Amino acid sequence: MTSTGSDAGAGAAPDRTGDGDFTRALTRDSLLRLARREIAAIHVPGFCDRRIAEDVARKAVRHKALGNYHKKYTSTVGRVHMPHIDTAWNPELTARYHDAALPSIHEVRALFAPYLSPVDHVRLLLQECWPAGADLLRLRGRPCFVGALRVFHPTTSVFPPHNDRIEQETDAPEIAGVTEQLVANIYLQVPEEGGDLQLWRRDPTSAEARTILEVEGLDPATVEPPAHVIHPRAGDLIVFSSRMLHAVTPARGGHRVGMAAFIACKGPDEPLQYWS
Ligand SMILES: O=C(O)CCC(=O)C(=O)O
Ligand SMILES: [Fe+2]
Repeated sequence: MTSTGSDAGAGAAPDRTGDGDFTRALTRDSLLRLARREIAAIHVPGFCDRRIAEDVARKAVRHKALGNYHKKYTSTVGRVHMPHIDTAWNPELTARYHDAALPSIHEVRALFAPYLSPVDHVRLLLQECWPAGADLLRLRGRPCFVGALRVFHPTTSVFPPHNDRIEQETDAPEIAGVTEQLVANIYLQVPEEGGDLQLWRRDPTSAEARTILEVEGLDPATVEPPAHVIHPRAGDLIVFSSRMLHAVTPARGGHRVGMAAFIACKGPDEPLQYWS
């Protein structure tokens, strides 16, 4: 088992740190349960072939489109192609993001050719499993990118406790009615030590939310211990609520490379929408 839990505090529900907090397959039932917050995560070990994953991770680390996130703390993390958060409410950056979206999707797909890219595999499963299907997110009618590769450099890269909400990045009409935001991460390369994913089972308080907006993350010393700490392995898929607090600890001894797709949920009767 790759997941370990630790109790987040007194008064926790009886089995919230047990294996009952995870499911091991991306199915209709597990997605519905995750969207209702009945489980902490869907963790599918070996979702994609490890050798193919590590091969693409090596390409990502020396990719010509590898740049850093633009914000204060997350700028320690590299990413291949522009993610939506870097549009920063700026019309020119927003236009650049949408112009690059489809070519970037095709380029990421080509990195995996002749194999299916794991993010495309996730897209297909979401389309097949969710009651109302799933689509690429469009904002003001323009397609979004999906499939950002994130490169955490050894020792220096960290995601402090934070959450991710699309409403904080855009007021496009398409995001009206979002009730939950998930994130699917596919791990392509993870060093033996560090690079753990920490999950809390709660949204930030309003004071924490303000700090996250200001400085991109919380000082871990100000937050209780996480409910779950997962050391992912290359090839694993983990889906969890990005609206709840989560963090990534520094990787030791090598790069940590993942692929991420956010997923907006408006209830079972509306299609899921995904983007990076
Ligand atoms: O790389 C990870 O394990 C999760 C990173 C993260 O903050 C996210 O996907 O929103
Ligand atoms: Fe995040």
